[in-house]
Amino acid sequence: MSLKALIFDVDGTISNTEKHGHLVAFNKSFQFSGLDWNWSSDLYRELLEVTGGKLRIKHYVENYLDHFDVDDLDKFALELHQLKTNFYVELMNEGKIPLRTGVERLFTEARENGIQLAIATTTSLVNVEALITNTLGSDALSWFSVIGAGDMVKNLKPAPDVFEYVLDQLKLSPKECIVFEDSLNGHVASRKAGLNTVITVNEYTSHQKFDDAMIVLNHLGEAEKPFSVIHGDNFGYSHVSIDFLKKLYERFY
Ligand code: XBP
Ligand code: MG
Repeated sequence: MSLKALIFDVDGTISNTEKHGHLVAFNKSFQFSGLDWNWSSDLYRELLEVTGGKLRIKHYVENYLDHFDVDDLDKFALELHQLKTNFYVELMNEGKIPLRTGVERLFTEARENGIQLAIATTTSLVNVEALITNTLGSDALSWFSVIGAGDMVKNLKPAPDVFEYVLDQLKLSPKECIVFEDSLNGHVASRKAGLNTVITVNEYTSHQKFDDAMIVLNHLGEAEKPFSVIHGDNFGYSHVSIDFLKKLYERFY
């Protein structure tokens, strides 16, 4: 067996969209709806333990508010979340949210080396499309053999569903892929699907433990901007290249 595909999480992994996209969009939707809620960055770190925006809103109402009366919480969360999605897409269309260090380079290297790219995310397809087309151009969606999104599967991460969906569509076994994740929920989901992960943490996930990851880094790095290793062996490499991933692959499979 050999390395055939790289499967990327989106939020927090290919871009810092949690902080600069989703959190901003949640707060805009609250304000627009006349709610006096304003999630801080610290609160959002806690709320991120619940994946999926609708479930996160419900979790907030049920666990953080003393008095909030609503007849149908599911309907309320669904409508508020739709508004949040509209604000999120609007933000992406402004084109101010960049990809994380090394992401575009690694996408390009993978394509040059005949290694497939795929996406496995909790957010919805419309949000992924908005991020990818606004950062990489209108034809960049075609770089990905499969895009698995939260609105296509039953159970969200940390359940393995989205990774199983992507593997199924790729027609590959877990041993032919490497996953890129930023969070424990994502890592657990990929491990349950039999996949190995490279973790690039961010300010919302740097406190989490990823003991059985292939390697844990602060970002993917560039030749002129090396990564820092948090856990694992970097074999002397300064950035995540296809050569480096092949070395990691040999070590783990
Ligand atoms: C991402 C999520 C999503 C986003 C918000 O997790 O949990 O809920 O926070 O997007 P991961 P939506 O990066 O592990 O896939 O509001 O569209 O759910
Ligand atoms: Mg993530």
